[in-house]
This record gives sequence, structure tokens and C-alpha cells, in this order.
Amino acid sequence: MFDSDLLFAAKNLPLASCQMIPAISIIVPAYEEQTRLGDSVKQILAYIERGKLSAELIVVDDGSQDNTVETAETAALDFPDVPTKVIRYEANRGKGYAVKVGLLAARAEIAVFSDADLSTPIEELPKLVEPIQAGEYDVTFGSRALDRSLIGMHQPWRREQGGKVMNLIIKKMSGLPFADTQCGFKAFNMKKFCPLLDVMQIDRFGFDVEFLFVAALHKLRLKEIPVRWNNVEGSKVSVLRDTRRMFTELKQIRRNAKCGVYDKTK
Ligand SMILES: Nc1nc2c(ncn2[C@@H]2O[C@H](COP(=O)(O)OP(=O)(O)OP(=O)(O)O)[C@@H](O)[C@H]2O)c(=O)[nH]1
Ligand SMILES: [Mg+2]
Repeated sequence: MFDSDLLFAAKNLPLASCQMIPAISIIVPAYEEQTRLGDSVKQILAYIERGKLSAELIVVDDGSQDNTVETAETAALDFPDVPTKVIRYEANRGKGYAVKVGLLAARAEIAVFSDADLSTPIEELPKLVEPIQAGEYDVTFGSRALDRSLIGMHQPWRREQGGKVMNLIIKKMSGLPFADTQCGFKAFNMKKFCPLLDVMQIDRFGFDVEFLFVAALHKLRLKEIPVRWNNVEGSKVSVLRDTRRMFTELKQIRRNAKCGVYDKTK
């Protein structure tokens, strides 16, 4: 069970527009991101400001030892009119855990999470948000597999091939029909998705699969959407360690499904 009672320190920047409930919450999970996060926070906040979007930004620091929190807070100072929150907890729990903390803190009806490296440019946001706003889908997610012409900077060849193989394994083991479950750019109708957070068990990179698996099980409408994507230096993924963990988590999802762990939500 996801530990939603976890003690974390939420630092709210003093912002006048915080009171209004935004239409979109953008969540950025961040682990040791002091190098990449400053620019990304500025890009997201500039995008919100430029488009006069009703949106908030929530950065979740996943127990970093570096200056991730300070980097995010400093970058946000340039955009006092955009509601920004930085949440931090002490221990590193994994990207999945950070995203769940962010989703629970989100105030908007639509929440989007994006990797801190903005591998999918934030300008792709409408591709995910509009189908949810139109009531066509409940969960929309970026894909690097559906239109390869949208990939700008590729990952190193081995890493890219490894990713493709992993997506095939995920498809086979989860039974999900999607070509790419792992892109760090996903959006949710929170009225439909939030109750499902209660049954989610996976805290590291397998959480994307679990999110989609549980959403499909509960008959939410899912849509994989081709998005622009660029490799950005500074990935903290350890191929060996994280592939091994991924297998363990995929097996856990299958076991959980068999045991009915995902059946009951509030
Ligand atoms: N690696 C890692 N990332 C985390 C963790 N917790 C949160 N994150 C965030 O999850 C996102 C994914 O991190 P990346 O290092 O870009 O990894 P990736 O995008 O899955 O993989 P690449 O394809 O190598 O870029 C980033 O925003 C990280 O800061 C964690 O425990 N480990
Ligand atoms: Mg990345």
C-alpha cells in the first residue's frame, strides 16, 4: 500500500495566485537534479506564463543529497505569478513514489508528470491534456515508439535498443497493448485516477506499467500519443540495476493482479 501518510516537508513559495484552483497540475519528480532542474523549471514556468495557463508546478525531490530543492526554488523566484510548490522527503524512494506524492498534492482536475530533463518538451502538453479536457480519454501518455520521426536527439544505440527490447518484454508480461509505456510524460483525469493510487504498490521504474495496468483494469480510457522526444545527458538510470528491478516489479504486478490486490479501490 502506498504510504500517503509519509512525513514530508512541503515548502510553499509565497505566491498570491496560490488560492485559485488551477486547471492543470504539472509534477516533476526529481532525484539529484541540481544540474538539469533549474533550466527545466524555468522553461515550464515560462511556458505557463506565456500561455497564461491556469496551471501549477509541483516539484518532488525524491530524497536527493544535492541542491535539487534550492535549485528549483531559486528558478521559481523569477516567476512569482505561477503557483509553485517544492516537496521534499528524506530518503530516496524511487520515481514512482515521487510521482505519487506529487499526484496526491495536485489540486487540479488534470495532472501531468514530466521528467526533470524535459526530454519531451513542455510544449507537447496540449497533446496529452486536450483529449482529457474534451472528455475523450482518462489517461494519456507520451510515446517514443509510434512516430519515430519525432525523435530528435537519439539515445546511444545500445540504450535505445535496450529500451525497445524492454518495451516488448513489458508488453508480453503485462498484457498491455502499448508500444511504449516508459516515456516520462503522462496525464491523468484526477477524478478517475486518484482513487486508484490507493492500490498502487510499485515505487521505482515499474510504476508506469502499474499505473497503466490498474487504469485499464478499472476501465479507464487510455491513449498512447506520439510526442517529440530528445535524449538529454545526465540520466541517473543504471541499466543493469534498473533492468533487474524492472523484472522484479513486472513479476510483482502479475502476482498482485492474480491475488486481486488491484481490484478494490475506495
Ligand atoms: N533515476 C532515478 N530518477 C528518479 C528517481 N526519483 C525520481 N527520479 C526522476 O525521474 C526522472 C527520470 O530520470 P532520468 O534519469 O532522466 O531517467 P529516464 O528519463 O527514465 O531515463 P533516460 O532515458 O536515461 O533519460 C527524472 O525526473 C528523475 O529526477 C530515482 O530514484 N532514480
Ligand atoms: Mg531522461
